Amino acid sequence: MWSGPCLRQNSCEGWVYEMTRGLVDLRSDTVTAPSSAMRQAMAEAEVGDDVYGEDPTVNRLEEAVAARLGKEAGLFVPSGTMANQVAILAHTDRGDELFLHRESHAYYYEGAAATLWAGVMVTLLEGAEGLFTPEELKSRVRPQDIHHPRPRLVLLENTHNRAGGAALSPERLDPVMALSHELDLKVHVDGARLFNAAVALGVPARRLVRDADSVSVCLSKGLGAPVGSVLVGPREFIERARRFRKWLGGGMRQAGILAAAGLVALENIDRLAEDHRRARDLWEGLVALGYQAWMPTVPTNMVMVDTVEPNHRMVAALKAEGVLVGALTPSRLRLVTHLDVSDEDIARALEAFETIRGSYGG
Ligand code: TLP
Repeated sequence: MWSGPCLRQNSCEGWVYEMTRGLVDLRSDTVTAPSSAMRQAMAEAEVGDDVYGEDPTVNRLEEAVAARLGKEAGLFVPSGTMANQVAILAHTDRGDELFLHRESHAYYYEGAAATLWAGVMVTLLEGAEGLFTPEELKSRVRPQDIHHPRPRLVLLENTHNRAGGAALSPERLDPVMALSHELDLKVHVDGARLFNAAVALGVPARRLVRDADSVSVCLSKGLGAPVGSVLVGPREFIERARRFRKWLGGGMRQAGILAAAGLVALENIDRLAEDHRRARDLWEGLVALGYQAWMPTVPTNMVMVDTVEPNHRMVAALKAEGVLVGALTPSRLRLVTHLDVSDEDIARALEAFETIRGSYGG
């Protein structure tokens, strides 16, 4: 139990609990607090029962995201994880084969969900920046035979989280998607941070997913909504996905309260460029201090710093200096910029890294 004021106002006029008061929170772009405008839109949202398809605000959000990504229909779900899992369920049958990168979120961070819910066999592929080449994919797809699982679905991730927020361009994506379709495989894009990729590459998001059969985007990462993702694709696919959302317990009732925040979050797409600029400032500052940045550039809103193993003491030392960071591996930190990180916060983070330099090996 805390004492004293339990809330603080953050840089985007939202409120967060005292727990992270005064700290620069670079653990993830999931930590943002909804702004006052967002909270007001939530309070005033027109609602209905979305399980009956009667929530006008949810319907508006689903249509807006589908239109923006050039797909027929959308489905609002509570999380990025559920969006991926519902997509996998709707594209596959038990015993089918799912191809994905070994560092992808759907493999690395979603438990064994695809195996558990959809009963698919997961085949892991390798490749630079979280993307395998068409050759690598082709070499792993076996001919139809009763000995083999039925090859069915390819899952791509853009931006790629564990690849340092890499933004994958159409030049790299198109050949993989084209080959997938040639091999009669469906393509799902985990676009939790698709808009970061679009802004960084200067390419419309709909172009990045032009050839994808389905796409999920998160509203609760860099866009600042408290909850929610939208899965988009052909209408028939979305209707199938709707059944699986219910199956997983994701059929929400007056969900317009949450969707209203999502609609406001869509207004934050262009400002993602600011997060990318701050991530570059942070990276340049760290390199100037002698830290080992893992990647030669910072493509979007993530900075990866290589450290001496194990780095948990470094994480604790930074926390003591008022800066929260994530450990991607025992020898790599992940720092993520977002709506609630200001230029002053970047300066403070760099001061903290300077203070602890030497003690924990940059
Ligand atoms: N990623 C989170 C953690 O789970 C690692 C983060 O802090 O980055 N796809 C991608 C590419 C993601 O990065 C995430 C969240 C998800 C899906 C899942 O989204 P949620 O957390 O809404 O289930």
